[in-house]
Amino acid sequence: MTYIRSQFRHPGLPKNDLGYTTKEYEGAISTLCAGCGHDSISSCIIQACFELSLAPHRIAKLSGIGCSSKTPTYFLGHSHGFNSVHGRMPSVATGANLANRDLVYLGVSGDGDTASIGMGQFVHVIRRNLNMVYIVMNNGCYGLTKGQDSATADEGSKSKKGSVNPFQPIDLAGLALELGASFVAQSFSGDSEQLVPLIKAAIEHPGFAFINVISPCVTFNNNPGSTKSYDFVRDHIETAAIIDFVPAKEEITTNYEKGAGTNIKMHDGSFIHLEKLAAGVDPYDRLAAITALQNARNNDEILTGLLYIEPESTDLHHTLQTSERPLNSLAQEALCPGAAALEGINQDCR
Ligand SMILES: Cc1ncc(C[n+]2csc(CCOP(=O)(O)OP(=O)(O)O)c2C)c(N)n1
Ligand code: SF4
Repeated sequence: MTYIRSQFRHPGLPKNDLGYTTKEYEGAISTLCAGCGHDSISSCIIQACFELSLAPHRIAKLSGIGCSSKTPTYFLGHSHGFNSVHGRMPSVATGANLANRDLVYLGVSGDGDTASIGMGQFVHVIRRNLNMVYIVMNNGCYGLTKGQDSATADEGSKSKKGSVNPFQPIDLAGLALELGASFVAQSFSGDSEQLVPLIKAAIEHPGFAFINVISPCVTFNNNPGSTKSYDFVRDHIETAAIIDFVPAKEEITTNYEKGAGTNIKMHDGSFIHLEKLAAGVDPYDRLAAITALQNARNNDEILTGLLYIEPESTDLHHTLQTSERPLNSLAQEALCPGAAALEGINQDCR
């Protein structure tokens, strides 16, 4: 089927600080099924990058394989992109990031791509605190290969064909917390009001920022009995806190100063404003976040919002003391220490 999208946009569309409208952040027209949650997440990514006034050429979008991993084609059409192999996005992101720390790294993946074939890469990229945003578009199934249960499908969840999943799910947010991720959030593709500020905060976070987004697959996993369907998620969602992200250059409104919420200051002076809703969720307390997730699971609830943040997070470049400048901007003398230095290193190893 051929789709034609009008190039016309209303001349009065809002512009950001760079003078761009959201059009400059869009990609090709989506070929995903109409109603797929992944398309809603793409829209939130577009909106977040527009609102942050990011220059599109300063963003690198990366993915693995799956319907979710196809989405970078549908957003940020003027940015760098790398559609890698199934489950291998983290290693490509690590290589690119180490070569050039000046870009914003935005990885998208599926629950199959992350929780099965990509599990080894996922846990190590968390451990290294690579400065990137990692979004899992979690539909509990392998959408691209016709809807088989994935490792995040809940025990007892029913497939479209009526089979019941007998296995415990892997809780990706819980796993990320356990492994020491410095930013962990959970959201729902149908809640752009929550997801857009979460993505903005994740982009500004200096370290690994993980967002697990429940994103229903309308074709294979939206049936009664599925715990990743639109109806189920809407009925079982529990919001940890209402969140807003305020960039450093914007003034803190009096409302926020007086309000009962918490302001989390980030390294660059921007802040996240939280109006707490769920008891026991303290975004500075990793253990409380793990407990809150576990409690929500016991109560058949899906806890969304910012679950944990480490405001003093330092990323992999800091740990490894790497070059401040992108490798492609270094001259030969800086890149190659010369024969004498090499000989010295060799001598040390003898
Ligand atoms: C090495 C390898 N193994 C298996 C596949 C087949 N395959 C393609 S996508 C996919 C799973 C996709 O599921 P998920 O990551 O959850 O994405 P979704 O399509 O649900 O968004 C699989 C198993 C592949 N492409 N490459
Ligand atoms: S098969 Fe499922 S995940 Fe893939 S595009 Fe269709 S609705 Fe989305």
